Amino acid sequence: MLLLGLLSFVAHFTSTAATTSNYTVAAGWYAGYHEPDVPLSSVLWSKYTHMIYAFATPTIDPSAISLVESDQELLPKFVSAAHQNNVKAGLSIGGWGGSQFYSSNVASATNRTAFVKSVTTLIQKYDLDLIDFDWEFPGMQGIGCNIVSPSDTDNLLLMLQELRVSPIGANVTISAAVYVRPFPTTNSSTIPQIAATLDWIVPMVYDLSWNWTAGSPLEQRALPTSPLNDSCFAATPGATGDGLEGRGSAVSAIQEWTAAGFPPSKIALGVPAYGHSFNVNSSTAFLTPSPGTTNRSSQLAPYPLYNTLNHTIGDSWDSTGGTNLCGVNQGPGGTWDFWALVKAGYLLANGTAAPGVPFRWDDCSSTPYLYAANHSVLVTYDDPHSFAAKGAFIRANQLAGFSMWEVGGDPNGVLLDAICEFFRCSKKRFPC
Ligand SMILES: *[C@@H]1O[C@H](CO)[C@@H](O)[C@H](O)[C@H]1NC(C)=O
Ligand SMILES: *[C@@H]1O[C@H](CO)[C@@H](O)[C@H](O)[C@H]1NC(C)=O
Ligand SMILES: *[C@@H]1O[C@H](CO)[C@@H](O)[C@H](O)[C@H]1NC(C)=O
Ligand SMILES: *[C@@H]1O[C@H](CO)[C@@H](O)[C@H](O)[C@H]1NC(C)=O
Ligand SMILES: *[C@@H]1O[C@H](CO)[C@@H](O)[C@H](O)[C@H]1NC(C)=O
Ligand SMILES: *[C@@H]1O[C@H](CO)[C@@H](O)[C@H](O)[C@H]1NC(C)=O
Ligand SMILES: *[C@@H]1O[C@H](CO)[C@@H](O)[C@H](O)[C@H]1NC(C)=O
Ligand SMILES: *[C@@H]1O[C@H](CO)[C@@H](O)[C@H](O)[C@H]1NC(C)=O
Ligand SMILES: *[C@@H]1O[C@H](CO)[C@@H](O)[C@H](O)[C@H]1NC(C)=O
Ligand SMILES: *[C@@H]1O[C@H](CO)[C@@H](O)[C@H](O)[C@H]1NC(C)=O
Ligand SMILES: CC(=O)N[C@H]1CO[C@H](CO)[C@@H](O)[C@@H]1O
Repeated sequence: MLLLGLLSFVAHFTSTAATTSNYTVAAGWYAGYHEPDVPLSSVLWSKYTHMIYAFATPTIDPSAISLVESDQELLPKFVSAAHQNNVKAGLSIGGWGGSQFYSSNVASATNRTAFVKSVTTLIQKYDLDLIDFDWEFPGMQGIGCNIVSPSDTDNLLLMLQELRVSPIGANVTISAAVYVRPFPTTNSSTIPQIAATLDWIVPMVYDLSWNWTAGSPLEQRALPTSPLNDSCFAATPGATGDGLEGRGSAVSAIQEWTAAGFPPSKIALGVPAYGHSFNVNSSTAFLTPSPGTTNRSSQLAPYPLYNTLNHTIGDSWDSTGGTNLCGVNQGPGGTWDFWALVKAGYLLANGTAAPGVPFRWDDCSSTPYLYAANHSVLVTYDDPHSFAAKGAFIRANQLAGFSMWEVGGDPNGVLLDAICEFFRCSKKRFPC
């Protein structure tokens, strides 16, 4: 059903744009705050079409988008490094911790005009080719203390339209990082109109293992961070009734966003160079009580239970917890970047599980799990196989391409090469 629907959609588009069958977007977000570990000189520029600097932050004042928490010195260097490498340079505005004031910044005509002016000033000042709106989320709470209004989606449209009619806004690429579900709206014409203003959206198909009702119930299932598909969770033995269905996946995101009015050619898949970890004891982690057989693919249980209040500590880039910007005390994130899984010895450099590390490939989500037995931690992550599966999916559905969070997570391009495998033919359009 889904595939047929998408194919007919695609047929419609390819008839008007017969040559756009390869990636046009091989993008990544460069987290400015990781520059000490990821110097600009280490970035694999040639594998990208667009590189997006994260983050600039809307403040309470719509005329003052801030770069204070990012590195104002680094951004110009980032832009010139991108341009020297023939890569389009972008700036992302917002993010998980930077979406507090988006709503009020676009809530009135006066504020929208001030906000648009602030955006165009950044474009000119830093010679940007792309602006990425990463509002998490319009019409829906994110971190917990964002201003949220039922008019957010409508106001976002008005802001984008105003930006597009300005000579500067008309001249740049405009993208938006979005949730796996379409923007909430009661007017079915709003999202198609937003699509007309944007070059593409990036559904962030990651962090989907988080259950925001942590602690209630205490034990929940460890889920894939970035499932390609989730409609098969329902058929997982023992998982029925655990709320596994409907979390979201690449399949559901593309289905829902295209149904809402975004053509596949304006969707780039958001892919993670990291995974999430869960505290899972060994009696729960394994299907059989005695691990250590050679049948490694069958050792680990699917979606084992974990204690949602016992947070795991992630890698050295993970937040160690503390009081967040909403004043709420929270534990560590439990995030493991791809490089860190290699460094800790759980994965080999090519992304294969290290000898002796229990590993499971989950057919439903097309992603792997591994078990760090020495820490009683299960990690759901992405590897070259899951990236290749995502690349095949992007191609089959004729999406625009992908955008990876974050560039520094995959310093040697192991994941990138896997997702690019499917798009090698057109060097000009797609440089991987
Ligand atoms: C517009 O921005 C100002 C801050 O400059 C803010 O006080 C006001 O609430 C905003 N307007 C709306 C409708 O949110
Ligand atoms: C549009 O972009 C091009 C290339 O980045 C630049 O040369 C030109 O000055 C821009 N035009 C305006 C009106 O900003
Ligand atoms: C939906 O949006 C369109 C275009 O902005 C507008 O003309 C129409 O009146 C809206 N419909 C409703 C029910 O608000
Ligand atoms: C997703 O899972 C459903 C149910 O198992 C299946 O019918 C569908 O073909 C899958 N889609 C992809 C792209 O794997
Ligand atoms: C969180 O887990 C509970 C119980 O497993 C489930 O009922 C609920 O739907 C989950 N919430 C989300 C957002 O997945
Ligand atoms: C919490 O998880 C750690 C592993 O991450 C484990 O060693 C510890 O026993 C767990 N504590 C409780 C109370 O479950
Ligand atoms: C591994 O175990 C699974 C489940 O017990 C079984 O279906 C599969 O055939 C086994 N594979 C091998 C190579 O023994
Ligand atoms: C292992 O974890 C499961 C699920 O959280 C829990 O029910 C069980 O009591 C734990 N067993 C031990 C020995 O800690
Ligand atoms: C944990 O296990 C991994 C994989 O076997 C190993 O490479 C690593 O050295 C171990 N770490 C510690 C702290 O024991
Ligand atoms: C990954 O590297 C290991 C060790 O060099 C090698 O044995 C294995 O075949 C490689 N796997 C893949 C898929 O290339
Ligand atoms: C890998 C891939 O999809 N390559 C395609 C790129 O576009 C050309 C021209 O449309 C196709 O012939 C290739 O198959």
